[in-house]
Amino acid sequence: MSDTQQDRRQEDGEGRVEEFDAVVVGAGFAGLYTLHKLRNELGLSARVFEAGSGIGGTWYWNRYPGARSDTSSWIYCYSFDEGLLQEWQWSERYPGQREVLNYLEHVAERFDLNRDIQTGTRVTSATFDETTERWEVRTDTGEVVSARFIVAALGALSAANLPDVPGLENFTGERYHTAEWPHEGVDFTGKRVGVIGTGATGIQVATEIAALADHLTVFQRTPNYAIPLGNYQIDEEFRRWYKENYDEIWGQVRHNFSGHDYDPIEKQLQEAAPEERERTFRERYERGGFGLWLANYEDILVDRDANSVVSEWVRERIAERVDDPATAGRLTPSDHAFGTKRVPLEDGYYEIFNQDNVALVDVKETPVEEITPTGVRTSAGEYEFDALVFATGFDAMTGPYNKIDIRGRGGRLLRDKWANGPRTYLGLMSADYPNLFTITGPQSPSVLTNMPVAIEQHVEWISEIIRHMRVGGLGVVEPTREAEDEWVDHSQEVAHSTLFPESATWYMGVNIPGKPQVFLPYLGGIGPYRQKCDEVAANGYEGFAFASSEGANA
Ligand code: N01
Repeated sequence: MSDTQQDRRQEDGEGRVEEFDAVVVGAGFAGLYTLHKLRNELGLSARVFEAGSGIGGTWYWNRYPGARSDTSSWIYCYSFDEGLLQEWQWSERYPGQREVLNYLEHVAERFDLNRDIQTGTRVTSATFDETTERWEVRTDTGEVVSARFIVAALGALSAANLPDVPGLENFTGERYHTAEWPHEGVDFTGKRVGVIGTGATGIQVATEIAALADHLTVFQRTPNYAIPLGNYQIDEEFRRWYKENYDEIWGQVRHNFSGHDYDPIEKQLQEAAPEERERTFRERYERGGFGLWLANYEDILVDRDANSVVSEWVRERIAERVDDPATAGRLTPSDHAFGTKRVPLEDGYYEIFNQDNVALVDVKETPVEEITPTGVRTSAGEYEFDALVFATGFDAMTGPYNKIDIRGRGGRLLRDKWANGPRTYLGLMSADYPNLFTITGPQSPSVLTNMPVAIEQHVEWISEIIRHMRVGGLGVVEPTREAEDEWVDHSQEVAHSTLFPESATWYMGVNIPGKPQVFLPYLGGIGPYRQKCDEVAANGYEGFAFASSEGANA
């Protein structure tokens, strides 16, 4: 233990550091379920630290107008409790931010979770003490606690990315990042607004603001292949249907590739006649959702020729929906293959560019030079705004880990170990960071799946290994270096057998200057990945090394 740590404790006047079996970092979907499993089922003492002033994670922070899940509500939820599944009533196919947050607040109350969640507290460091084999966790509120296990439930998309544009601090109007949205909301009525970024978030927020603002300018760096959302209200009959069929529904999404209620067509695109392809694409496009992406011909994400057919088909739809051909051209992607960048779902996005009060600026054509006190200056001139909205995304997957000083064996920082890209075994643990679990961490299916499905799989696997350790009197677990190296290589091999790594995306870390460009999530599919994790456990947790410890049950 370092002198500074000793000093801090004395300053706190605690005399003794509070001890927990587990500290959970984050109170979103992952942290809430972890607390339930570890405390309510395994009987561990646990403390959850949450930076927000309330629970909900993604759904606490992302309150921007138009924020909505793009996964069907009846599977964008937990499946572990039949009573919860049956009692909760979703109102729409795609639930809005408030509805998802209401759901998570309901879960927290139902399972009596709030009493062990400390909100308004950001974990700043976690240090593994090799003598006590415990983690010392520190927070921005000055707390120091000790835990045998740490579960990082940080969220894959929780470190907001605000680009370093010259003059950013000089802007005198209102400035927002979509992932740090004011709780009281923002009224854009009659204002001149600039939205920077056209990913899934930018597309949602621009569509809403276009209806209110006096004028909206959308700054686009890369056009996307956005496809219709197809939202609708859920009626009683449909609600009854999914509640009666939950066994089958969860059976599908837990074991298929994507964790969504879509499966690819077991056919290569070239095997289908042009009329059949047209029917397939059109039907999925009109129904809305991810069907065109995840329930399409099985080779569209691995075969360039197959992909070019569907990419071109989506480009034609954009051209049909935007009146001005020059604007349509700017909105049409040509630099990447459909589906290799996260496909945004939209509800009238392309049509906003047919309104007189909306303009599109392509910042590759006319780069942003600086933010001025009154607006944005590009190489083509200055645009004046009352409000600027940054929908510029996240330092995905590794960013949330890099924000915490995580020191494992030998005092080595995790961010240093991961300097050339994350190194994990199964995306669950990293060698030399014993008893630290990373829920939906890098090199796990995570963001390439339906998140609640991936989260439940991880939380359940983690609680089983902890149960195994307690039964066996084992205090410490970590992956072997060999298992980790193999997984890192395997994860990259799988990604590089597809078209995904060829596109400049946040999956590859390209959006953050200086970030190593390696494919971050695991592309093997949630079903096969689940099977692999289960086999590892059944084979005595192969690839993991355990050590007994005197304090194993502490
Ligand atoms: O972030 P993004 P997001 N100058 O990184 C642009 C999930 N999600 O918040 O593409 C100008 O996708 C950047 O340009 P480029 C979903 O998984 C889910 O939209 O890098 N522009 C891009 O257009 C999603 O994928 C839902 O060239 C700059 C945009 O900002 C993930 O979150 C809803 C720039 C950022 O897009 C992230 O989506 C919303 C700069 N300096 C999001 N820097 C659901 O519905 C960045 N950009 C559940």
